[in-house]
Parts: sequence; C-alpha cells; structure tokens
Amino acid sequence: MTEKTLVLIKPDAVERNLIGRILVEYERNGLKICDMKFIHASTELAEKHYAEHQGKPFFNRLVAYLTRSPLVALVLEGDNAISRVRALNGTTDPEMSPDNTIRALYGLSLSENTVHASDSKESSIREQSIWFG
Ligand code: FUP
Repeated sequence: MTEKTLVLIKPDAVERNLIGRILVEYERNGLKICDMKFIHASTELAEKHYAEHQGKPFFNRLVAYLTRSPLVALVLEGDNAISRVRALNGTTDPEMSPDNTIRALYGLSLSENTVHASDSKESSIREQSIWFG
C-alpha cells in the first residue's frame, strides 16, 4: 500500500551538516521525496506539531529546540512508508535505538534525536497539513 509520511530533519542534524547523509538513508531504501523545504520553524508551528505533548514537563524544551535553528521538512512516499520510515529512524531514545538506524547513527540524546516521522496515517495527514498547508 503506497503511503506518504511527514519527516523532519531536526535542528541538531542541520547544525551538524547531516542533511545529505540522512536523505541518502531514505532514498537508498526506495522512498521517494515528494516535497521538501528548509524552514526556521516559529514557536506556533512547533507547538502545533507537538500539540500531543502540551503540558508535559519536557514540552517547553522541545519547542525551544525545534525552533532554535532551521530544519528540513519533507514528505516521503513509498510502500508502507509510515512504518518503514519509523523503522529506519529507530527509537525515540538514540541510546536504545537498533544499530544502523538514523537515531543510533546520529542522535545526540532523547531530546535531540535528529529526525521525526509521523506515527500513523492520521498524524501523517495532520503533519503534512501543518508543514506544507
Ligand atoms: P517519537 O514519535 O519517537 O518522535 O517520540 P514522541 O512523540 O514520544 O516524542 C516526541 C519528541 O519529544 C521526541 F522526539 C523527543 C522528545 N521527548 C523528550 O524530550 N523527552 C521525553 O521524555 C520524551 C520525548
């Protein structure tokens, strides 16, 4: 089943010149880039994106991190793209992430974990509309 999923290459990755290396991981796994933009997210955009975490102790730090420097937002398309991209990214905490996942390779910490990907069809639709209108 062909799906689309929303990915963010987050500020810690852009700051460390990792955009190319991360895109290679998706492309060589057969995922197609259908949309992409370089953007310095506003607080409003970051809060909308992480609305499900509003009120949690790490929320303000999360928003400050996502807005501190530019990121890359992209839409990837492919067979079962939502679960495949989540698997390529790895677990939320890079230290627990399986070998060769993007977060294991490049993630710095639980809060600066390099990439985001939608976790369901519903969030994919919601997040595509947040970042690409
Ligand atoms: P994920 O779907 O893997 O991006 O993870 P979550 O939606 O659970 O969390 C969103 C972001 O919040 C993560 F990328 C990292 C951050 N986070 C923290 O900083 N501390 C926590 O305890 C949990 C998540």
